Amino acid sequence: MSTEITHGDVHEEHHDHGPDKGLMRWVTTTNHKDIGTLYLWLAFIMLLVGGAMAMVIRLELFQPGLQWVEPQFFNQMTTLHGLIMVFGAIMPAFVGLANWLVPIMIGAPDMALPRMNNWSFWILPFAFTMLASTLFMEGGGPAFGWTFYAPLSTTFAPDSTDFFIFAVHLMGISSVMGAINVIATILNMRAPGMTLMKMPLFVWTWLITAYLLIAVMPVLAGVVTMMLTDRHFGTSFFDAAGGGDPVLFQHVFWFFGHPEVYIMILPAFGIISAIVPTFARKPLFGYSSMVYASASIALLSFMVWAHHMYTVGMPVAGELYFMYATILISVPTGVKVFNWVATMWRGSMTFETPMLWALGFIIMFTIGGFSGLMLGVAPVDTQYHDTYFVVAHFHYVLVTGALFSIIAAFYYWVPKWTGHMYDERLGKIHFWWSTISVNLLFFPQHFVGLAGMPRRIPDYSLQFAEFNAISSIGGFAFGLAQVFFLYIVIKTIRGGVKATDKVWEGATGLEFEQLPSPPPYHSFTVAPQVK
Ligand code: CU1
Repeated sequence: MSTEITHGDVHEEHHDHGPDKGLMRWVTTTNHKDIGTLYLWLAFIMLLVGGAMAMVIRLELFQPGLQWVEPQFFNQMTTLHGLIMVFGAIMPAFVGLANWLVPIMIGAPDMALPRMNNWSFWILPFAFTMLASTLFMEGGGPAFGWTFYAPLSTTFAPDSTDFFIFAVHLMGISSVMGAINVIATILNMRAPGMTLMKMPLFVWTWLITAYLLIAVMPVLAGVVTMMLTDRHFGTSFFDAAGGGDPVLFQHVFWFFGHPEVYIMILPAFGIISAIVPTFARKPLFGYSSMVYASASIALLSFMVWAHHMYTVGMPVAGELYFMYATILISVPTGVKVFNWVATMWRGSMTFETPMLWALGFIIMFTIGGFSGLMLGVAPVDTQYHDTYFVVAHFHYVLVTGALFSIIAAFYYWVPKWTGHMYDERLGKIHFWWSTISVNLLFFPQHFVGLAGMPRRIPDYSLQFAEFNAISSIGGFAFGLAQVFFLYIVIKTIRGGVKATDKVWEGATGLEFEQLPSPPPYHSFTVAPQVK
């Protein structure tokens, strides 16, 4: 027995107590939909801020030679671009989607810990303001890359690094509280009949992601605290002169960092597993194998961290272990891609905007997966290490992977959030504009990387000029496409065609009865709301 979610204006729908209106309503809200909206807006603003920094990087790299910015400022841009996109854009966007969708998908009235939910969000604007303010401090902001390797981030770092450390602590606290909330909600607040193996995959992938967050955010907190005590309290964890080892930093950082990349992709797998069945009009192929594949990926993600460190001088046995463990991850990942393709096989497919973004995800995330496989091979990574090939790889995974899934989720669920349909024509323009430009942006970076162009350097050899010019043109076009997206978002919120109860049946222009397959189980059909 199931019912449809009622949708409509969130302002009328929420049941908060108290007289709060206007701004105070958003500051004091404990409503999961309000908090989801806050997270999504923060993520979008951070996407534009981090994107502006990427534009500075692409502007400087448009031509060889130093043209626009000082090398030190260039390094601050690469550092803050990475930190803001990872911690400010992708992660908060997924938390926002969890807030909006998890309670609805499992039939819960709200998140389990609504006041903590409010606090989880409101820490973040302060954390990012502090992080961005380091740019204006004496000595400049952090310029040591988003991975902030010691001793560059300890012995040789500016004073503003202490504010960077504090900001990272705040983000970590926010993430851990958000993860506790997701786990408490999913394990305690499912409607009767919503067993674990009936949960939509977005709920499953977020449950697993939440455990990853709780496991690794304290490791991140640990590594920045070790930096702090090295900087101010006389320890020498990362200082060889005091008996420490800078390579220890890399081990601790990547023990956090590798699971972190799965934190940024598992919820995406959940989104794609919701969208593909809807537009293929078939149930998801291999539901339980999807659950087990997600859990395997999460487990393996703790055992592969040193594939980021093949060039530090590990024993060959260590390199071999990390290489084979890394390659093993492509098995459960392959299961997922296989299942999405099998879901579409002989489906009655249509290609509305959310499906276009989901298909873009499957194809281009797989490109990022293959280049990741190449990087996982120890003897050849020695050649690719710290080149633009790595930059190309993780941007395919994080932009055409994580970001594309978030945009797909927006187009898929925004009718339920606002009661309005987005403009289908504009959505399709947004997709093709983004897809063409993002490939102009990142595909040539494979070539310059293989030819030896190093990352994080504001200048380069003349031989890389053409591919860098193409990459920059793609970058400016992709940046502009996301400003266009902002216009689509605002237009959708402010009006547009009223969404029907069964959005994606109406939008296809087909009567559902004419379709060859039963409606997808894991889409909008949810357990009854607890009143
Ligand atoms: Cu990794």
